[in-house]
Amino acid sequence: MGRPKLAVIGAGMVGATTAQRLAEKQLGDIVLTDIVEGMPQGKALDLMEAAPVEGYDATITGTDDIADIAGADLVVITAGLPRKPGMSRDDLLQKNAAIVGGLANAVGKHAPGAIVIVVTNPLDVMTHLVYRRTGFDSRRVMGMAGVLDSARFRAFIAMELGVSIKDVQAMVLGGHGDSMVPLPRYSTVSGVPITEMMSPERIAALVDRTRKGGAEIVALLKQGSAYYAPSAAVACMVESIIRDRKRILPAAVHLGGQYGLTDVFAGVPVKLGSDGVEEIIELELTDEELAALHESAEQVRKLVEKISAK
Ligand code: TXD
Repeated sequence: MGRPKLAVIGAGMVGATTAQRLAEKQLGDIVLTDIVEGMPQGKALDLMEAAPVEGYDATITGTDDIADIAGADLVVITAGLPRKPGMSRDDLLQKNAAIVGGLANAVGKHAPGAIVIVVTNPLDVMTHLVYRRTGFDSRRVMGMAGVLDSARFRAFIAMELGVSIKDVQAMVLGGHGDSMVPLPRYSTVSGVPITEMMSPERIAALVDRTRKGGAEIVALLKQGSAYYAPSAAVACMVESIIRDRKRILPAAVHLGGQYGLTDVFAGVPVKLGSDGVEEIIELELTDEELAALHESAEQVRKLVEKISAK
């Protein structure tokens, strides 16, 4: 029995950092691929040379040939273009849809048994595209956003209250972006809901900061976007799947009637294990929260129609 084969497509900031985290957690052998010649090979070699110091047993291979993902057990898709000045969200949507759509075909061909985690933005739309193009069972296709958004909310709660991050749990549902739905009622410090520990105004401020969490980092970095927390979130999902941990984590998954939503991807809590999305957890939501989740899903649906029209 060999080690699991993990493919990371796109060796940019999120992809390369994800490869590093997967290697350090010794979750399997890693194939890192990109279209830029030499770059994935260089980063993979660099990671191999870190192994003796860090002490991880993992083989990391860099390649420009997508066929090298052959037989992967798990694929992470981070490939895409960043938004450039003057480029509309629509332009970016169509460009990334072309890239991710092509990669989904390749995954279906070369790694037909894989579980796929999509990272490229716009997240929920790209995940739906991968689901359609690969034709994979919905349990094997998911998008990473909720773990990151919840982590940001958790960090802000811990910073605000001056408590250990270990005791802070949080739940953020919905789409990745302005329409995300943080759930303060389900966010706790050692089991105590934050609604009992903070004023509604402070909670609203932290919710707002969470919604704009990605933009806050972009504004500080001046170029590029976040990658430490995003790659940590991906590695957390991969670990739950590869080690069959069955953790309950929020992820963008295909809904089939849950929360009153059908054939759309939205961020909800799921159980992640060796079969992928093993269960979708239906939380009791207030009318307001449910409306926000539906609004978020509607926005995703519209964008999916836009790329389907092309
Ligand atoms: O929460 C989330 N889901 C996210 C999403 C959090 C952080 C970043 N998020 C999105 O991930 C971001 O908006 C981008 O769409 C992706 C990747 O972000 P990253 O910061 O890693 O972008 P980079 O550094 O530009 O890397 C993208 C790489 C780059 O090296 C390209 O050459 C490569 O993708 N690329 C390709 N690789 C393989 N195959 C093809 N076709 C291809 N096209 C571009």
